[in-house]
Amino acid sequence: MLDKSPRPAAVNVPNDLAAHWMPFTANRAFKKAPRLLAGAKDMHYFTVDGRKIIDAASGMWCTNAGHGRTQISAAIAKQAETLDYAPPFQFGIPQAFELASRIAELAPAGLDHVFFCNSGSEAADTALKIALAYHQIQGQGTRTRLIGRERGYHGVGFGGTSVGGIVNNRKMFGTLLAGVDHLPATYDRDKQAFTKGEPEYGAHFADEMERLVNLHGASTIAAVIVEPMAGSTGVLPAPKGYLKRLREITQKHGILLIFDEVITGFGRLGFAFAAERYGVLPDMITFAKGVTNGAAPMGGVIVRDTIHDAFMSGPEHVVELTHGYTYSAHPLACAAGLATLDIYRDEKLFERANKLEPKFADAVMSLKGEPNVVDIRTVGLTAGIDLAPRPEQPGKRGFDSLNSAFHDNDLMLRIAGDTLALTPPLIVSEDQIGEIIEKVAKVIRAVA
Ligand code: PXG
Repeated sequence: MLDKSPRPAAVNVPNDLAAHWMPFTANRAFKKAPRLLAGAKDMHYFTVDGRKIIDAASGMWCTNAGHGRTQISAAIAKQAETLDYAPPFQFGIPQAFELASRIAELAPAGLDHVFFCNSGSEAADTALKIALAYHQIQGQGTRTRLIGRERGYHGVGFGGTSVGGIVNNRKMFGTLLAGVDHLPATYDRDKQAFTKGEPEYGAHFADEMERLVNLHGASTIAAVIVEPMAGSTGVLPAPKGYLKRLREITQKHGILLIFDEVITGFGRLGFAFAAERYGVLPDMITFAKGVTNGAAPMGGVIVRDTIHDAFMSGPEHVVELTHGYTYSAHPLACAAGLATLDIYRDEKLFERANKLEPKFADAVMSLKGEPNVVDIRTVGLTAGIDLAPRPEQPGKRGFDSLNSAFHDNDLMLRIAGDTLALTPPLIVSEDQIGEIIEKVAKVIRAVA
């Protein structure tokens, strides 16, 4: 029976931590020792009890221009006053067209059309659906297989989960999409440990694509989706030459190549998109996070002209792609996106990240030799630090690090199992990099 009896009113807000079932969170542990945030400015968060926490995670790989950017919040406020919501199906707002043009301008030539959604997960699913639909309208409807990669992360939709390669994210959710296969991960610690930037070893992992073609037949494969740098799984930069080779193989077999740049887009690797860093032209790029500096939910897919144009046939009154979201190109997100891109341009933040990369890499590598550090990887303004797991307790040392950082060292970092991920806003100063590394060293010693 449903209990409808009156309940005591909540007091001391935020008090009733039970009601919020938190995403990707150890809920019981959190609610015993909450990490509650109340404000943010530039490189820092402020906790509800007034502590100032340095943000070595850009929130969650989002706030590339740092927190509390008034240009962005003012644009959002103005947009909310002027036009709060507009239907994105059959209607449009000028800001959506402008933002699409600005994003296409940042993307490699040939990637000129942008489809908007609200998150990285939706972006991945959208790109996979566009790939399937494209082959169908090209008369190649047998191309239905989707290929991902072990240790890949493409969000939590059924498509993204299916092509994703993180076992804990997959194993609870049944059989997922049929007809999916995976490339192997590109990481081999024995051959790559403590590498700055792209490892020399590992381009040959792309040849596994030929094996999958030989196994399934090219005529059954629609697309391959990979992150140019696997982020969620602990910062795995692509080995030198890997992405080029993957492009060659996919091109040869008429298979679409999708770069998931939800993390690598908007400056994280020192370029607008990683595709530029690697000189490789994919067929689609997914983005999210940094497009609005995290200030409003937005994601999207940048699509090759040839793919977009293939849809533009048939009677003109008919919807060309039966896909989209109520909040695609939401006015507040478009306003946030335009203001964000202005900041990236005016402050030259992508170039800044590029220039800082060697200093950041040196600073992080200085943690080699700290207790339990078994590998460090760096690329762009990002690093993964692998700690040896505690015996019989995988993930516990990582989790203890998150807590030690937040509660005892006024530091926010990301964890992936026992890997610590550092990915500070691109406005980080050299002094702040030093401060972050000092704090990380304290954390690593505290969890030894
Ligand atoms: N693709 C990639 C490459 C991502 O990194 C998504 C898709 C999904 O985006 P949404 O917006 O649906 O969450 C992501 C998200 C971490 C961490 O700690 C990384 C992500 C999300 C949460 C935590 O590394 N990436």
